[in-house]
Amino acid sequence: MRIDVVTIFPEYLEPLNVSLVGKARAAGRLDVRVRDLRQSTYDRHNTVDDTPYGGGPGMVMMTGPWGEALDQTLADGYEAGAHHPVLVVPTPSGRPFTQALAVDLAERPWLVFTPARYEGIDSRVTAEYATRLPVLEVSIGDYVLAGGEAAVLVITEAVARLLPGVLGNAQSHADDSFAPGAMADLLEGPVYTKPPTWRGRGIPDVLLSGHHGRIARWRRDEALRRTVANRPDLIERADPAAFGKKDREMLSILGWQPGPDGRFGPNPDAVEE
Ligand code: JF8
Repeated sequence: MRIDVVTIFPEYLEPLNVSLVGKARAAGRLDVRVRDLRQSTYDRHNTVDDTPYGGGPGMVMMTGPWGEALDQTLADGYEAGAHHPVLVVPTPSGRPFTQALAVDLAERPWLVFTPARYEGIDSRVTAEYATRLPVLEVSIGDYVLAGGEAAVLVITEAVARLLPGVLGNAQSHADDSFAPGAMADLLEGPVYTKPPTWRGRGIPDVLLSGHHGRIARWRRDEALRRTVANRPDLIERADPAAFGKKDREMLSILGWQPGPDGRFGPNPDAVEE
């Protein structure tokens, strides 16, 4: 996979040299190119922003530098043999970035990211490139960042770990929290390792019992407990057929019960912990 990033803060992308993404690059699974948007300015001050039409606060990134930089990025990539580029535009008004979108992006041969600053990029830039290639406006969550670079790091890490040969063990994605279909979309429960006692705290006995069936049941119960506590929306959204008899018992203990449509919701009479 090829990834291009066009930014006014190339140094912000340094973490792409480290850890999993850095190893994917070193292993030749990922070719990452970071381009400084200011290389595509022609005035003395390397200006990339101007005041918004219609007035209002802040500044807007200008068409000129983005057009030059993206034309050059696409030309360089095609020249190097890359094909089927997708433009990924981080913006708080984009579609939510999910594990399903990470899986989709991991199947693409070439991603071009345009992390912006200020109030974002003049809309004519995405309108123009949308006539030439798929453009995905993406948001990594409902909070406000100062720019799109952190979103590029997030998306790139989520995608890179899905590339064949990067994680090593294919089983390790199958039961991730949020892996589509896995664990019926519950959060993962707590995990433990050596030593067996730390500051007077032990390990749940069941994990030392060697009873694989009981261990699997305990893990499932803990996953249900955590999901009810932290992401009750996932329980409400779940297909009730994903919950077996033991799951229903646990959900009942946690104060959840099936409604008229079979989907689970909180029991209004339950006493919250
Ligand atoms: C930005 C450019 C974002 N989830 C998110 N919150 N905020 C952003 C974001 C992205 C780009 C710019 N400010 C200026 C904020 C994403 N993705």
